[in-house]
Amino acid sequence: MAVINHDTREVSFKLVYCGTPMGGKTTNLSFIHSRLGADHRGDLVALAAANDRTLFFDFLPVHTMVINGYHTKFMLYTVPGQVCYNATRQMVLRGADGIVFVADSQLDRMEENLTAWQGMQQNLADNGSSFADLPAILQFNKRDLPGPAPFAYMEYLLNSGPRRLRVFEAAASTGVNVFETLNALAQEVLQRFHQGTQPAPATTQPVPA
Ligand SMILES: Nc1nc2c(ncn2[C@@H]2O[C@H](COP(=O)(O)OP(=O)(O)OP(=O)(O)O)[C@@H](O)[C@H]2O)c(=O)[nH]1
Ligand SMILES: [Mg+2]
Repeated sequence: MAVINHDTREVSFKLVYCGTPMGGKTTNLSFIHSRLGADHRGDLVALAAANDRTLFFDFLPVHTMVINGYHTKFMLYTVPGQVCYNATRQMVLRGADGIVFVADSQLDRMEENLTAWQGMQQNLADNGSSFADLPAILQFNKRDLPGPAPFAYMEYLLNSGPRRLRVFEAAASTGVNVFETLNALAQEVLQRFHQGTQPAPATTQPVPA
């Protein structure tokens, strides 16, 4: 849920990267962190085990321009992908304003993609929120690896319901479509916010053009 501070003239939004275990959620945040100047972001907090698996969550605050006198901040989180951390995922998802679902394009990861996709929707439902109502973007990641699953097949698995999401084919480890994914979600979130009644900054993007 957007947090508005009229005293400091600041609006902040929570964006959560969910998805398949080892699909590249943390890699998205690391790339964003590496490419934004320190004046546009805070520190990346990555709570990981020695093997780099996310234990609790990653967190990266991204600041955008001041428009209409309001600072806009996007608080980026990742959930841990490992199946055993379901309760943590549900907690991190609480209050999300938007979601990126990072799917793994390797053919042998389709079952994990589907399990994570259904798990995310269940987590949201258990939080009393609904996926259908949340701005969301699909990212088919690891397209750089040989023999990725056909785009149409992944669409059939993950994006053939009544709600068709925008999809980006990405290679997060080299940054392909990482900012495009983030900007698309930020735009959806801001549009949704504008439809509400609260005063808001005009549409902006995390990456200054
Ligand atoms: N080739 C390739 N490797 C990637 C890509 N994105 C991530 N990886 C690699 O995949 C592995 C897992 O990436 P992470 O970003 O840690 O995945 P995660 O989704 O955060 O994993 P969990 O938090 O454990 O669920 C790492 O070795 C990354 O370097 C990609 O686009 N292409
Ligand atoms: Mg991670």
